[in-house]
Parts: sequence; structure tokens; C-alpha cells
Amino acid sequence: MPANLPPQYYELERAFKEELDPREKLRMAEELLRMMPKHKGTDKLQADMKSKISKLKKEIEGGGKSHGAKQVKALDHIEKEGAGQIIFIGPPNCGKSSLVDALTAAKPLIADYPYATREPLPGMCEYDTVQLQLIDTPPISTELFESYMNGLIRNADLVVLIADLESEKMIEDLQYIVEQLKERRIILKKDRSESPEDVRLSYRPTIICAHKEYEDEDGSKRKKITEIFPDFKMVATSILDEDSLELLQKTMFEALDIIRIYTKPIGHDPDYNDPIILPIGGTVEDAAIGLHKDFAKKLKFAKIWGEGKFDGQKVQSDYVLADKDILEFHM
Ligand SMILES: Nc1nc2c(ncn2[C@@H]2O[C@H](COP(=O)(O)OP(=O)(O)OP(=O)(O)O)[C@@H](O)[C@H]2O)c(=O)[nH]1
Ligand SMILES: [Mg+2]
Repeated sequence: MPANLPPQYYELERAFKEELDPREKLRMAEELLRMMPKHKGTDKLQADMKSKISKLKKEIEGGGKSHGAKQVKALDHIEKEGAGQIIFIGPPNCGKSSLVDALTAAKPLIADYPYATREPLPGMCEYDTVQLQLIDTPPISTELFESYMNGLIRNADLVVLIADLESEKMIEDLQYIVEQLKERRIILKKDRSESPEDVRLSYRPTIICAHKEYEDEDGSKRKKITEIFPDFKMVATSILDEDSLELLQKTMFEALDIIRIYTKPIGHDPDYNDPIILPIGGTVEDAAIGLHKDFAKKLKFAKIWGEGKFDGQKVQSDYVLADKDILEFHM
């Protein structure tokens, strides 16, 4: 029986064969399997692809092929922690490390010379009961673009592209980064409302951080950014301006499109320290699964507290939640 595969399948298969990054290869393999019509004629193809997927998973878990040689530290992937992973990228000396230093307990090297940061470094930033994982990275320029940055950026939930308001080359530097990423099939987007039709592409939601704001007294540099990159949300920051750092955190949180759900044991006060994090549109059932897989099965109903609700209103598992809702589960 013929397999009858769609033309996009062959296009993606070609890209899959050329791709070297195992995580990207895995993503493509899963998509290829998804695209395969499921019938007798594709049985063998399906089995082959499943075996490729499991090999790739093993390779990724094992930190890459060792070939009997010394294991190389994998820099292209940082395990996610907290409510969202946010990668800070930008030209040399723009202030990536200074921002990660100011917002987290990580201690990156800050220097008044370019190319100070040599490797990615994560740190946790607490914003309004939520933990955000920020990643400091080496600079991107005509002289340097570490290949592992592709994987890191593709995996992140949000990109913060940092503009150096002190630099004469600010716009060129930003354009160079956006173009270089495009060549690597990573497209920076204003939000996550669209997903690519061409599955070889990755869309990454992005905000622009116009950093060193006091170096742009008349605001002309910031104006230029909004002219050249009108789509992206822009936040102006300085290490010396606490309010601007607070605004950056708020903007990052909002751009993650997540909601916080607090839980309360029956007859007790809510626990505000460790919210369940759900994507916007998450339901009572999703929140129950977030606590424990079996929990959702046993759930009879929940009581809810939150804006625009009667206190303790009874809701069913398909009820759509809002940010900062409080839930009391009943089994
Ligand atoms: N004026 C001003 N200078 C800043 C600010 N933030 C950082 N800097 C300075 O900018 C320089 C570079 O800072 P880093 O944080 O090391 O920059 P980076 O982007 O990590 O640099 P690389 O790792 O080399 O790419 C240092 O001299 C910082 O003191 C700011 O808000 N205002
Ligand atoms: Mg740095």
C-alpha cells in the first residue's frame, strides 16, 4: 500500500536529516510522526520514526553522544525551573549580566569590557509569589554567535532582547541579532498568538528591554526603537532605577501568559507561597492535575474565591480560571 505522504512531509524530512541539534531533531521527528497518515501503508515508517524518537530522547538524556571521549558540558539546554524560562540576549556590553545580577541571586561576571560572559548562567527571580528563571548569555555579534544559543532560545518561554541605549550601533546590533536568528529559523514575535505553519520555524515571544535609560536623556534612542521595531513591547530600564526593574519583571510575567492559582485546604487559609501555574485558559481540572495526577480523577467539585465571583462559589472541573483565583478542592 502506498504511504501517501503530504508534500510538507518530504520538506520537513529533508530538514530533519540536515539538522544537527538533537533537541530540534526530536521536535521535527515528533512532528513527522504526527503528519504521517495512520494506516497499514505507513506502519513501517511509523515504527522507524518511533525508534528514531526514542534514540534521540536517549541521546538528549545522556547529555549527547560520548564516543568514549570526555563528556562535553551541554550548554544548549537549561532545565526549566519555576513558572517560566526567560532568556536575556543582546549585543556585547549591553547589560545582560547586570540585569540578571540585579534581579536574581546568581552572580554573573559584570565588566566594562565586551565579551565578558562566556557561558549561559541561570538565576531565579521572585515576582509577586512567582519564580521566574532568567538566563544570562554570551553576547551575539558579528564576531560571536555561539551555536548552542539556538537550542537555548528555542527552549525558552520568553526572549528579552536587550538594547544598549549607550551604544552608537544600537539599532544595527538589534537588527543583526533578529536577522541572524531568522537565518537559524527562529523568528522573534510580539506574543504567542501565532504558531508557524512551516514546522521548521520556531516563533519566540519577545520583549525589548531598552537598557541604560539615563544614557538616553532626550528619549530619542527609545523613540528610534519603537519606530524600527513597532511590534514589540518595550520597557526602559536602568540598574539605578528600582521602579524600572519592577516594571521589567511585571512585563515579563505578563508576557508569559500564565495565571497563578492559590489553593486552600478545607477550613484553612489559602497558601499564597506556592501557586499552581497554568497557561491562560486553564481550568479547575488542569489545576487539580497540577497538584497531582490522581487528584483530578477523584475531584467532585471545587469552591472558588476571586475577582467577580461569589465567595466560595461551587464550580465544576471544566470551569475556566483567572489569575489569582483561590481554589478549595472537594473529593
Ligand atoms: N549607564 C549604565 N551602565 C550600565 C547599566 N547596566 C550595566 N551597565 C554597565 O554596562 C557594562 C556592561 O555590563 P554587563 O552587564 O557586563 O554587560 P553584558 O551585556 O553582560 O556584556 P557581555 O557579557 O560582555 O556581553 C558595565 O560596565 C556595567 O556597569 C545601566 O543601567 N546604566
Ligand atoms: Mg555578560
